[in-house]
Amino acid sequence: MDIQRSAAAILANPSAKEATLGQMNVPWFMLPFFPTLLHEANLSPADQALVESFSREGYVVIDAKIPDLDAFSTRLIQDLAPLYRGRGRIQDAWKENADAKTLALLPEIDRVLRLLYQRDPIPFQTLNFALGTEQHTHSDTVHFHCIPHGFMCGVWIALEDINADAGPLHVYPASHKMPAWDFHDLGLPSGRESYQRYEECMQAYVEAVGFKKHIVTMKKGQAVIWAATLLHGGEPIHDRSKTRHSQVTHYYFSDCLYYTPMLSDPYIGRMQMRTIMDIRTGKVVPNMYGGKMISSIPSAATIAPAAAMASKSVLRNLLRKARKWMA
Ligand SMILES: O=C(O)CCC(=O)C(=O)O
Ligand SMILES: [Fe+2]
Repeated sequence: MDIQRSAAAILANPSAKEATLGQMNVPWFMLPFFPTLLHEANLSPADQALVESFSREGYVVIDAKIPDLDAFSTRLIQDLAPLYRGRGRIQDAWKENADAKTLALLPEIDRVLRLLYQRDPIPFQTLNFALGTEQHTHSDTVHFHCIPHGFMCGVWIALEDINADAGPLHVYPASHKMPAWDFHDLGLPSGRESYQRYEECMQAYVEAVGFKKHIVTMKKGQAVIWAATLLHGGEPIHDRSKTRHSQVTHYYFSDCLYYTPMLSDPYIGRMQMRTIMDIRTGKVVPNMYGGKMISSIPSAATIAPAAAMASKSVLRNLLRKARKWMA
């Protein structure tokens, strides 16, 4: 599985005759060479079907293999109840609740993410919900993205059976193959104030392309894994008496530069970099680019005053020379 001899692998290092999939700067399931790579990988029929389905649809539903599922989910739901304090979500419950952390570190999820991405998966944020979010269609790439692109995914675990009237998740299968729209592509200024307009644009976009929405009803203990660029959201809640207990863990992968596209303007050098914490270790993950650690990126905002200062001193020198010449 390690060594790939196809043309795709050689792209990872032009002088090499062979390379590992982990060296590629594009997730293998997004490459046009994917069928060859998959053939060479010699996976079990079940794993092969899983990666193929993820490549085709941009999401998969799997059994998260939670030990002692019924007792586990009942306890987690009960223990989190006082932490909502009237809010719709709890961010990073894993810091106070060992079961939320267990869900972020599930061995089966880790195994499947390694298979899908061929890199070390880094759980870096958890969100717990007691009710449906009714969140508009979006891709997580406006919130979390990275360079190289695409090494991010969401894993959404059902803590109870979730049917159509509880505001389940929806996805647009195959939408992950389309561009990762950032605010600049849509003509929107970066910043949170553009987010509502972004959502309207995504709605218009799915309608224009004709993507078919799939509503993901789930059984307790199942997980849906979605690719960074997959469009998804929360359905309307038709029955307000229904809960929709779930936990999402967002994952990045190793050796990337992590940033927040919504607050960035990369084309003019403004990158809102993220300092992410690996839930497994509690340690900050270094931002990496081309194998080197990057602590900050000079932003246009910091370059501009330096340039202005330079031009002021040039001007001062010119004035001094002019005065001398006139004297
Ligand atoms: O739970 C939902 O309805 C949506 C959650 C979501 O989009 C996310 O966590 O990225
Ligand atoms: Fe999302």
